Amino acid sequence: MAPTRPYIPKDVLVLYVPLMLLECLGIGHHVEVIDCKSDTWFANINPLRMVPAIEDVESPDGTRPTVFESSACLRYIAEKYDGKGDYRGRTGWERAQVSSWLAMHNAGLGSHAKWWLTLKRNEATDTNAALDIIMAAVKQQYSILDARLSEPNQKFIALGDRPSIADFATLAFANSQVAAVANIEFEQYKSLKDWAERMFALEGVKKAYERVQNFGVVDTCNCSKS
Ligand SMILES: N[C@@H](CCC(=O)N[C@@H](CS)C(=O)NCC(=O)O)C(=O)O
Repeated sequence: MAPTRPYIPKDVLVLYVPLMLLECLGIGHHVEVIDCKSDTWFANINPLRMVPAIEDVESPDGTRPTVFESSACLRYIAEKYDGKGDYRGRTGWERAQVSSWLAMHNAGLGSHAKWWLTLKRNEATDTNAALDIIMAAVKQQYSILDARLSEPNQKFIALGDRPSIADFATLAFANSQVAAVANIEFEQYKSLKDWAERMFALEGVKKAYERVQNFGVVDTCNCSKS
């Protein structure tokens, strides 16, 4: 049982797993084995307390990058340590291929296989039992996002002071309309709700949502017609 963080060396890349890429690149690292249930301190590295995650060496400014989710770990290691682009793509075309297939893994096999295992492990033998388990996971995600957005100076999800592509991706499934369809009271996630309102108030987001209403009818944007 380790509710507090054990000693972990500061001068070496700490790994809470993507070994294959590190081995292929020959990058020195330290492996820390995590007990996802009892190592509560690990929530500071990955709010879902799952492996893999990595912690890089301290930067000269004193910050220590942490990364969670396997694809984010792979991308981080590749961007920092694969200078020639052998594994992340050497050209724009190659990087687009790698990015697309990695995203497809996240949204597809990585997610579907994980859900199949979760439902099987929890013996969800009918649709309602399965829906309840998935609903609990959506609520857990909303809670994690809400806690993140309740931190001081954290107005947006990934970067504190401005929206990033992580915010654009998340907004599609974290807003009051989607929550209402799932019968989730979005109001109980106050910081998340405030964030969604901040996002919808952005000019670019407003324009995009307006345009989407007209897709298939008439595209009212003339920005590409100059
Ligand atoms: N989407 C995550 C999935 C990670 C995942 O499922 N990790 C498993 C081990 S392979 C885990 O930490 N399970 C512990 C738990 O569910 O408590 C990723 O790609 O990193």
